[in-house]
Amino acid sequence: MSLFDSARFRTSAASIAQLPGAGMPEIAFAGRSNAGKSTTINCLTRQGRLAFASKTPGRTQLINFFALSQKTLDGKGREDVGFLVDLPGYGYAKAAEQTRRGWSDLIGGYLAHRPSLTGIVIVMDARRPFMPADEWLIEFFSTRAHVRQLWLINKSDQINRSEQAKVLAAARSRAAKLGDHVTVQLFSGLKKTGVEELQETLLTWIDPEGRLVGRSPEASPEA
Ligand SMILES: Nc1nc2c(ncn2[C@@H]2O[C@H](COP(=O)(O)OP(=O)(O)O)[C@@H](O)[C@H]2O)c(=O)[nH]1
Ligand SMILES: [Mg+2]
Repeated sequence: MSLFDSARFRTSAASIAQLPGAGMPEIAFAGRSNAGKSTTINCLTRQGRLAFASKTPGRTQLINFFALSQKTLDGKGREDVGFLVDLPGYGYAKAAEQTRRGWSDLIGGYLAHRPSLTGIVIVMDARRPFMPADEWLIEFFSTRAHVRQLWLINKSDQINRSEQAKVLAAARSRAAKLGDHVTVQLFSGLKKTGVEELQETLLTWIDPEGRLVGRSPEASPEA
């Protein structure tokens, strides 16, 4: 059982004013529409439908918050320890232009000013990673090294092993030039490969000192 199993839908925000209080570490999932953000959150939390809140157009500009929690030390209640944040995808067409203009006030404002933003997972399709909108995001955070980045190369099931090795090596060498705060991995939401690696990385973001280890969501303190 991992901390991420405890994820529960908490709230949606359609404006900066609706964002929940910023007291806990947050991990945001960003990427182009259809890159697999929601599927990734579902795999990470081992909950098949958690992030498929809605596919209805018009609800796509919502930021969705999923709370992570664990038992309190006395074992009697639960306390929130972080948020997973599903961001609206950047669109297919003219994404770069849109993003340069600020993507949107909501998402741009969230990413630029959220004090509790600990890290961002940039979900990309292995067949066409590092599209202009992804690059914009990477560039945006290159001067904000306190926000960690994970470049998640998703849909790795769609390319063969040698292509996987190639795309991973290229991404790793780019990441290494940026610094320790950027990591890269292959992932497949379809085949559920890379889930443990993802959990391990994100746990170090939420819990850098390992204080939550041993207090897994179901464990009682005495156990
Ligand atoms: N082949 C393959 N398809 C995937 C993978 N992850 C997601 N998909 C599919 O890609 C589509 C978009 O996924 P979704 O999670 O809704 O993307 P989002 O728009 O970024 O939230 C869906 O049809 C998923 O089933 C993957 O790892 N491999
Ligand atoms: Mg989605």
